[in-house]
Amino acid sequence: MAVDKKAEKAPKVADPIAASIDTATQQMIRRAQELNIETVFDRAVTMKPCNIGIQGICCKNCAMGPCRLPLPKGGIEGEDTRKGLCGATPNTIAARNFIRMIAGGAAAHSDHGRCVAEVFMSVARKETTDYQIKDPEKLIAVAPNFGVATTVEVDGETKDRDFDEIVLEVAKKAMAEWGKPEGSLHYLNRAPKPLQEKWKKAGVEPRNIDREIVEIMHRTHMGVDQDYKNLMKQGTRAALADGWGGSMIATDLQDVLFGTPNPIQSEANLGIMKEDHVNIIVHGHEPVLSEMIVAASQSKEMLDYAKTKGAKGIQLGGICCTANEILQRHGVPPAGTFLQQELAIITGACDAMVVDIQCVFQNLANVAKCFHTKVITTHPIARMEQDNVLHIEFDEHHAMDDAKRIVKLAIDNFTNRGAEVMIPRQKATQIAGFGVEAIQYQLGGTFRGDYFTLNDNIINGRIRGIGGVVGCNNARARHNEAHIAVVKELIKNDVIVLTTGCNGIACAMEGLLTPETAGVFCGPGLAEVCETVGIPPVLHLGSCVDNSRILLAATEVVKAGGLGKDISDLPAAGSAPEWMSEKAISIGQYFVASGVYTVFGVNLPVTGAPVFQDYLFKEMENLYGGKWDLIEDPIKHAQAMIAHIDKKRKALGIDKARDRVLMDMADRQKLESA
Ligand code: SF4
Ligand code: MSK
Repeated sequence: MAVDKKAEKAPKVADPIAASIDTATQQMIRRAQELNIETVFDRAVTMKPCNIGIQGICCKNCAMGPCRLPLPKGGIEGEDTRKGLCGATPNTIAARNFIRMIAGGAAAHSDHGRCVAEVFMSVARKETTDYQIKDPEKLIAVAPNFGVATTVEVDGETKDRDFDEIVLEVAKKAMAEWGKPEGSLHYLNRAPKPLQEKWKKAGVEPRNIDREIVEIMHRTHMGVDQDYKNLMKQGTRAALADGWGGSMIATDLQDVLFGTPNPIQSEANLGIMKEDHVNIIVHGHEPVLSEMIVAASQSKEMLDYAKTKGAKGIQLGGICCTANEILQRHGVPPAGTFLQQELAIITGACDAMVVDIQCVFQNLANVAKCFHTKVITTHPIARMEQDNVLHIEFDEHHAMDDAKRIVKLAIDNFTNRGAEVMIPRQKATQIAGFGVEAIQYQLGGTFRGDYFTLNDNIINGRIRGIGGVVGCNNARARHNEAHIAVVKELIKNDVIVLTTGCNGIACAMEGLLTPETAGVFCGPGLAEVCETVGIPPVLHLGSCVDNSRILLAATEVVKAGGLGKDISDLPAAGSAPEWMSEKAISIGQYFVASGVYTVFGVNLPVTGAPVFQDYLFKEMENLYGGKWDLIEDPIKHAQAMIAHIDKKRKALGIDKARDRVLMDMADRQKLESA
């Protein structure tokens, strides 16, 4: 048979339908292929992952390696004799790799928090006028958690303390969390008391944020810590320093500076871009610059300038968690999730892609070369080598000037667009902006001022439990498929979902973040609650650092009473169906160490070390009440979460209440059909 040489040489490309469930994404993958522009979806087809690395059993911590310890075909029978040149076991190697991922993730979140704390310090010292304190009440609420008094005694009378003094003291205390020489992190005191006791007993209270990350790098150096349990102890310290430290400080100070989120309507997906507007896409994680870009792009000066170039206005959109930050505070719509970043440029209508830190593809610069798009890096620690990338370094002391410079550059670039504009039409409406305080208001009410109504509905069985579903996309899995399948399965079974990160954007694109969704996708109990209160069954709590909001929401549920004494008692479970980043591993570990059963999808780099895997998946529950799991199939993944929720309901003695609620509904349905 004659071989078609041309077909043989044709580069392998992704099948758009196999690559994503989202039709806008499929359309843009096709568009990219027509234009011969390679995207991450194509690269995922041509480059397969390393089969040993994926199992976590490749060590390159010294130059005698890399030492690779593949599992023997047919599994381990008898003693596991695999070892590296130095004798390191699969458990040691997998645990070292795992906690180095925690170090990477905790460092990323915590450095983000440090940057926000530095801006906050500039405000406290009155070194900048571009930023102000937008939510003084939140500052007063969080100050005592840092041990900062908000009142003073004067002549036997209690008076409010000078506000500026409080701001400065909070700024100093917050900054000290990264490097104080003794004690432990202040925010640990926000956790339920039994959890604090567990941390103390296990000896994992973080001392300061930087130290825990540095110590991981030391312990995992060749020839130091060679006991997987001791390695995980340090991994837990660093993860807690992220969740109850750097991330939580980032969330709080961002709320203080930029406003605490409230429910707000917006849209999501590539269809938010407008052909007749200047389109600016902000991408990354830190809101300190994007807050200024929002203000600059809404200023009369910039809007008038855009009109002089023939644009009808300025459309701002976001990708990843910078998107979530400006969505929850300003209603700026996300243009897509992590895997859609290249596609935003391939529309041909992106006049500037402004990036800061984390989750930014270096390939953006290569894609931008095919269009007029300006890729602008803004952070001193995150630059790109390609020569078409502009670097405009952001400085909080002249933040508005920097933001205006960037917006003006995008406006000037509007007239350089080529003919090849194609913006998909798909976009969906969403309601975002559910912080801890907003949930308290929506579900607790001002009268009781706590989570009583939520607890009541969990106890009476209308709400079966709480699912925290978060995290990234992963090009090794079909874009958004597992995100949506897990969330739909949970809400169908009356589990209310708290979402952050790219899962939040995926749910928004699918239209799951509207109150109307309840009547379509939810079980009868959850639908009834959502319809009565007027909330979506999936509550968007923000960005990756805002996973700290989920920890605090869970703590509020414990405090409201009736559902046990600790987070591990709650009918709740966590999930990251399409995770990819090291931050997700840090988040997973701080959820587990806070008492949450946490299920990951795709894969987990521990499968090549079965003993270490067992430690994470089983034994860890004895220490903290939470444990890891890996389930790729999204329905089985959600069902495992539901089974855990039911186990906790039974332990609380509230499983019968749910049976009664369901019986009531069936009775009602019988009546209706009679
Ligand atoms: Fe191999 Fe040990 Fe060096 Fe790792 S530390 S590369 S296992 S010799
Ligand atoms: S952005 S870390 S891809 S959630 Fe926070 Fe999305 Fe994951 Fe980045």
